[in-house]
Amino acid sequence: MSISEILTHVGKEVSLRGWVSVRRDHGKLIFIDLRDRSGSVQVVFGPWSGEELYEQAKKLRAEWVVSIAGLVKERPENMRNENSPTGSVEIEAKKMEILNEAETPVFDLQTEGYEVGEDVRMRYRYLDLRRSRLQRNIALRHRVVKFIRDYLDEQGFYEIETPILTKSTPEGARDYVVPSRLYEGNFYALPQSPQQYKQLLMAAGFEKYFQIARCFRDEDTRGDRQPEFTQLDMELSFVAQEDVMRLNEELLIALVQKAAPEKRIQQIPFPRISYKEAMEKYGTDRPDVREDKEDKNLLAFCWVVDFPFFEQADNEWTFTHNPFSAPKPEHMQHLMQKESIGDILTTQYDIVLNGFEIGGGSIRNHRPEALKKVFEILGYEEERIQKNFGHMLAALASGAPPHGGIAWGLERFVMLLANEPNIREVIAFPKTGDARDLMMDSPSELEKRQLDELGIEVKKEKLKEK
Ligand code: AMO
Repeated sequence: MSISEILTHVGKEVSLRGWVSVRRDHGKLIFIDLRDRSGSVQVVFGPWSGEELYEQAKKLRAEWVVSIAGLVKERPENMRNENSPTGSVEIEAKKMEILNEAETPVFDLQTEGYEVGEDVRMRYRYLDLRRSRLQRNIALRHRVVKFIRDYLDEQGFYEIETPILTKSTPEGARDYVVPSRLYEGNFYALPQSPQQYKQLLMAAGFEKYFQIARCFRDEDTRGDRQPEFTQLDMELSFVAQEDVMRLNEELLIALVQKAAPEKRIQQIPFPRISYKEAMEKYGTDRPDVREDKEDKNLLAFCWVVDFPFFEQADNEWTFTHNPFSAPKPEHMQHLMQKESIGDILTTQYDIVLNGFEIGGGSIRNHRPEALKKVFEILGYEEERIQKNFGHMLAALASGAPPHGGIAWGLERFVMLLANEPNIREVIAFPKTGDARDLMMDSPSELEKRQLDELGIEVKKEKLKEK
């Protein structure tokens, strides 16, 4: 039985398993707070427990794992703890088995944990995760993902996995690369997003795809950025910008109502702001449009649209968002003629929540000649286009349907629902601010044998620097 269920068992014997949070000795009585995933309850050892059990209880320390059988008793009116959901009852212990002892925890688990240094929290993450705050966050994340899966299934989507060992893609960040043993000197890249695969799934005729997709980007870590993160990624065939935006808006509203009913959405339908207006009025393309920034339960969504497709840097054109996007239909002509390049607007739509970009997507160029024009404007030579994107052009030329999609940064969304300041609070095993896993001690050097097998030699200077 779990602790959350005991209130319906007053007057009955129950058997509980969990961790000792704290022990308090009061002469003839010993109290412990017993904790499991569902909550915490006070257990009392006293005359009814017998000598042997009482002596055993004296030995208990924080984080020991025990199995306890006892009687659920209503507490006297003046002894109730209003701050605990189980504060109206306690367990009179009759039997106990110590399932495991524990070394003294390196930090207090009864607090929220913000006061503990990042290094030590991450090194002992399995302990850190025992805090009720983190247990709640991980449970919330589970409910969010479960809701999304059920909702999209109802709408006829297939959940399809795409490869993790893949090829460098132009999302804009650096790739994480994986050396190939069979093809010495060649490398896979980990996906920055499933962008190309999901478009290929549209070419393959699946029409409605989604994935809770792991993405990898070798960029500097920030509060809302991790080297490894999760997207709700989706793509649909035969849709226009409006269809994708409407579906996502409906999903977000239903999800908030279900997973975080205490939250209030400021404005429905979500306001739409053009990139130009956002920059002029707020000085950023992810405006925080909350009317009350003190309100913890206020969610102010907005869409940002009408981004320029290209921008100029050092006399060369680069894309602002996604090279696979289509221009707005009225600007297709400009793209095909490669004229007024700076004025071409894309079908890109970003979804912003309380000043965080929680997602973005677009309608894609489904005709190969249009995609090719994008690469030409970016200054890619024919050979480079074919080498890097030949497969995309061929797939589009095979009868690809019109399609478009979006990806949400799942952790950013859950972070905001949980009122957390950093996405690592909603990731079970995040990397530190300097991109390390201190618990596993990663990244780490390889043994010479492994390097030899991969045909890799680490530059001597690099090793000396260490
Ligand atoms: P984009 O690169 O905008 O689009 O990513 C989509 C969303 O993912 C989140 N995000 C991140 N979250 C945590 N850590 C990171 N390092 C990180 N980088 C991005 C953001 C962002 O809005 N393939 C396109 C989507 C599409 O067009 O369908 C893409 O990946 O919330």
